[in-house]
Amino acid sequence: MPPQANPEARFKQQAGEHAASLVQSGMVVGLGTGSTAIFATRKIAVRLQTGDLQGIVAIATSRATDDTARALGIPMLADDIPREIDITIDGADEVDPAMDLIKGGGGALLREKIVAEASRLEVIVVDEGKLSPRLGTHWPLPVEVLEFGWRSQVRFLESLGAAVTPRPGNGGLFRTDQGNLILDSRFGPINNPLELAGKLEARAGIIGHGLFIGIASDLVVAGNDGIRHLQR
Ligand code: ABF
Repeated sequence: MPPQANPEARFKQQAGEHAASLVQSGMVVGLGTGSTAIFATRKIAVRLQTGDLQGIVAIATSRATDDTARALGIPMLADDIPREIDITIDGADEVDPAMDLIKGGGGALLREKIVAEASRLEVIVVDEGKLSPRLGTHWPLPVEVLEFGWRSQVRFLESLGAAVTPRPGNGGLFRTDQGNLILDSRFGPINNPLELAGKLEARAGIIGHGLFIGIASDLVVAGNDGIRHLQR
């Protein structure tokens, strides 16, 4: 893939391709979703084509990623994941100094978290623009909810202090791969992400949320100072 023209895309490419170099032959690989993770997927496909990488099998974190990976000739597992994944490479919307994340801007947060928690290594790839002093500073928190009772979840999230926007989709509301809705919840800087995650997980009808706390094992950040690979 030729170097990308604009700086942000170039940083995304550098981060994604650096992470792809961590994949070893014979591994079970989780493929992330978004415009940064796609560079890792493409690089893995090239490594397979050149024989630099052999004998891997992959799982996608979204139907869109599965379609792309199959088109690139990457051997994909059927629509389920094994007991353990060796390495997953995925993006993020916001990263704080503790390497905790907000994910889900692409709508795949539930499968991303399932795949991430099944992975020995969860390698997050970002351009430096995703770094933030505190989660919620720049990004709303995506919350995946069952359609049944979704308006009551809006009220619940507002009671926690969020400004809530049901994510729009083609001709109505956005649907996740699971057919659920996403409520983008703007909390502003979140003082205690773990406490907020607990409140969300305790609520019936909330299927998932974009707080990834203690899940990333590695962070690859590309920016003006080059590529940094940090480990938890
Ligand atoms: C995905 O990557 C999502 O969780 C997140 O929203 C997205 C980041 O987007 P991008 O890499 O396109 O900036 O994993």
